[in-house]
Amino acid sequence: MTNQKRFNVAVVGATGAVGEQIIKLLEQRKFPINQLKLLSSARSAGTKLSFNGTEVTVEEATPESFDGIDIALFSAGGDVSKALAPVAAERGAVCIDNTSAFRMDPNAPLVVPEVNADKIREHQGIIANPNCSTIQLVAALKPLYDRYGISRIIVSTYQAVSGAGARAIDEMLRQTKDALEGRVVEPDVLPVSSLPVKHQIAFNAIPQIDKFQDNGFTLEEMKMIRETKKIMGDEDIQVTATCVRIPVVYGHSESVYVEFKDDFQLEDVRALLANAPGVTLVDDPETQQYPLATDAAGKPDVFVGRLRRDLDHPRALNMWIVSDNLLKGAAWNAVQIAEYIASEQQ
Ligand code: L14
Repeated sequence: MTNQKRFNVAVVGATGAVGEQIIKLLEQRKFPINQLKLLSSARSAGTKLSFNGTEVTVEEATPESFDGIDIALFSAGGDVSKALAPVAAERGAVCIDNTSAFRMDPNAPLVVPEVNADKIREHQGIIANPNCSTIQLVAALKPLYDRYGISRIIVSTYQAVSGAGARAIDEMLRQTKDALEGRVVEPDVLPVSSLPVKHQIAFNAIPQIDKFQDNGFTLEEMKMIRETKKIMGDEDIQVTATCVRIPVVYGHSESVYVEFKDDFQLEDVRALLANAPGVTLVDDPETQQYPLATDAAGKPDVFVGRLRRDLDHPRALNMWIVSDNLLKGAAWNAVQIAEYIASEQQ
């Protein structure tokens, strides 16, 4: 591998929760890097981070930062992506964007490699990384879609606070401590929206992630609905979602009801999931084994269990899907896309 091509890589949002995981994965996966540029807002510029044992100083992201960059991974919020990803693409970088800025842009492929890696090469400079809750849903359903066809999905999520960033993790821990020690609990961060109304997350379940839309769904729910159809390449799949924040730090869980077009045997579904790339089947009621957020945290896979045939609908299945929202739900999916791009150019 001495002649392996090496890439100039930029991580935008290097000091954030997802950026940190991206840097770790590039290191662990021995991504073929020539130069690594760590970028952030002016506020975090100057921070020193370590990569492969060497210290790298975080620089403020500007248009010039992207000169000579081959691959840029963005996770610094939608506004930064909107401002800088087109500029970076213009300067020749392939951008892998972790925000919702370009996901529904018809010119941007929306990619989960296990589902639609073939779309990567259609990019025009920007490839969108889907929403965390969507990624784990479609990664688990793809092998079943291919075999049986899917007419309808009803999903309810139980989402970790880390999705809303470090401040939300801190808030959950602080509120828990305050409640246990008899102090007044003061909500400050969640739910994240433009309104000043905040709710307690400790010992609670908040049925709102992102802002409300005119149709009564939240934006997180609409992201799941729209992105699932786009990634599966099937606008006819009926999807409805309810997204709930719970006091878990890492790992989103999902209760999923799926109606197939064709009849299925539960043993076949089990075999398909057991052999699916990136999916781990954990399903043994006798020994009380099923996916748990605490087990999924820190792991790259999507975990699936609680498989059971619906009692009323003859072609429907109920299941439970869990994955680390910062890994497969964000950083790992993005690095997987980067690995595809790198391997195509070897
Ligand atoms: O669309 O607050 O990528 O948990 C992922 C994290 C939206 C918000 C996205 C959260 C974000 C979500």
